[in-house]
Amino acid sequence: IHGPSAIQTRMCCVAVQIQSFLLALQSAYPTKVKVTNIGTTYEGRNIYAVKVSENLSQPKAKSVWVEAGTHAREWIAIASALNLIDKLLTASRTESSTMLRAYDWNIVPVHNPDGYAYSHSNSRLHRKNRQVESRPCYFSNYGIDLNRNWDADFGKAGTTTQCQGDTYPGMSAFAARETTALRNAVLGDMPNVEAFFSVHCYSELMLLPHGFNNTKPADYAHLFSVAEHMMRWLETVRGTYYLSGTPPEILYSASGGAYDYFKLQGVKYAYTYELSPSSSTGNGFVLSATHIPAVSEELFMSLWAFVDIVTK
Ligand code: ING
Ligand code: ZN
Repeated sequence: IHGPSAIQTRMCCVAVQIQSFLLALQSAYPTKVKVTNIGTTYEGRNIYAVKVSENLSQPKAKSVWVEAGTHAREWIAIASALNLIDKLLTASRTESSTMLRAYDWNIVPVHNPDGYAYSHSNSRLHRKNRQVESRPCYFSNYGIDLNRNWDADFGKAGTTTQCQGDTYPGMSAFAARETTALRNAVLGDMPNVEAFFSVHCYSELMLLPHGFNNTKPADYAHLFSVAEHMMRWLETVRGTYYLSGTPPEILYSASGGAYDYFKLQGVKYAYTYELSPSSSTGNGFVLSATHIPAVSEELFMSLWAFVDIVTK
């Protein structure tokens, strides 16, 4: 009834469905929800940031940014970010009120809409965007790995120079439209930005800076204790245990990541989630939709716990 016509919804795709969901929320909560187009992708799709505020006309001094869907195949991250928006708007939950009293929330649920569409239409396990650079790539798996394209030790650990590789970082930092758009949006909100979270899957990890090498920020012990508090609350949902640490310690080193970039830019709290399932699950990117409610609640409860600990 609302949003784009049925024909458009049927003909097109998940991008249109998500777009109409976000615009419907904005119409339903005009004093709390503002949907902004922060940039356009190579294939011409909009990249949306959704601001959820207690009252848009009275901005908070501090904000939190949550990015999901930078990797096309990580569908549970996108579903959980969309559910986060919905949960923040559930006024009956005391957690939501606490979160909105403390911060304005900026959520980018589909950072890579071209890749996400391609993951639905052509190749379920596609990871990168679908951008062709000045140097063309004669392989079907072309595109830039957005979580290697940030200016954080760009082009070093965990990357490949082959354009068809899944961790190809692009010809230069911010060569991708999507990273440029998100960088401009978040930096434009500085110095208010208290925290930046990237949401990925899978392995049940909470990744702390830095990912590009074994150096740690000066406040690492504090960041770690905040993560431990968050993960204790995540665990209360259904007993899921997340390991916290840096990528070199508990996963693999990788340069050019979004959270490392924002930590280097002075955002105090910068983390990357690896949501469920656990690393022992084969092909954990493809999981039944029945998991969406629990995983979404885990993301939500841990973000509530973030607010709980840092505002104490
Ligand atoms: N994982 C992240 C990746 O981009 C990561 C993990 C992020 C490692 C940032 C180091 C730095 O590879 C997934 N699932 O993409
Ligand atoms: Zn990822």
